[in-house]
Amino acid sequence: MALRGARRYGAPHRATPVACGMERIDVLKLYHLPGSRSCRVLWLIFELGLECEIEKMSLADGSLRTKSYRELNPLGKAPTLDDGGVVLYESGAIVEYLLERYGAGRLAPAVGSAGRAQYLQWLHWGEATLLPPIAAINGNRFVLAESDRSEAALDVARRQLSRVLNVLGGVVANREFLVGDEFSAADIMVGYGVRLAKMVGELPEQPESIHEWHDGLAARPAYQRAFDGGFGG
Ligand SMILES: N[C@@H](CCC(=O)N[C@@H](CS)C(=O)NCC(=O)O)C(=O)O
Repeated sequence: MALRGARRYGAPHRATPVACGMERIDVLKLYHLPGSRSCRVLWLIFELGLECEIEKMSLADGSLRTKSYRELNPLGKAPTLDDGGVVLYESGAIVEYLLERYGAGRLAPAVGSAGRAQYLQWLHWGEATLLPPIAAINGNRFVLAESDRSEAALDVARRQLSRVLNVLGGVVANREFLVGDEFSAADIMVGYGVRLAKMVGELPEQPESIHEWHDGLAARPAYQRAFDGGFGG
């Protein structure tokens, strides 16, 4: 796809030899829909200090619906990552891929280490357990056609979200991070969902521990850049 409108950030993450014998810097390209799950990827990229081209997508201008974008991402959703022809379009998988390829051991407990199992659980929990009730709430409040919205479905989703948040609140009580004593990509995956719930006015005041934990994440420069750094987060 053309790089029209793309912006480049950060330091080169790798150099790949090409046929002429010179070195070529391949740059990650993120198709980014501001405020969406692609903020997870951007947040991680900023935490890791990777260079990245950002192609800003929009719900309004049809850029998610073009034929060329659908060739990368058949459902026309965000995020999509293109790493020199390796194309991925599931935010959690992109996070795992980037850590595996460029993380150099950062932001995830090592395979086989004490925190690894909990890390994997929370990494996936962010999309598989926290996002569905938030998405159902958003669907029944704003996204679905009015004729498809349902107050009953909205109530069910709000009750589900409350149960899920109570579990999270217990886990982050008096803790800075979800897993062990260090910030990890699990905080990114779950933190995005908590931010989303807050942004749409669906994050209850209790448990307070969630607000405290999320405030700590929101103080990170990479979080602020991903959500507020000119991307309309
Ligand atoms: N499970 C996918 C969900 C992707 C997804 O639903 N993205 C939303 C934004 S958060 C989207 O592109 N919505 C636009 C649309 O459906 O038209 C992931 O985590 O990447």
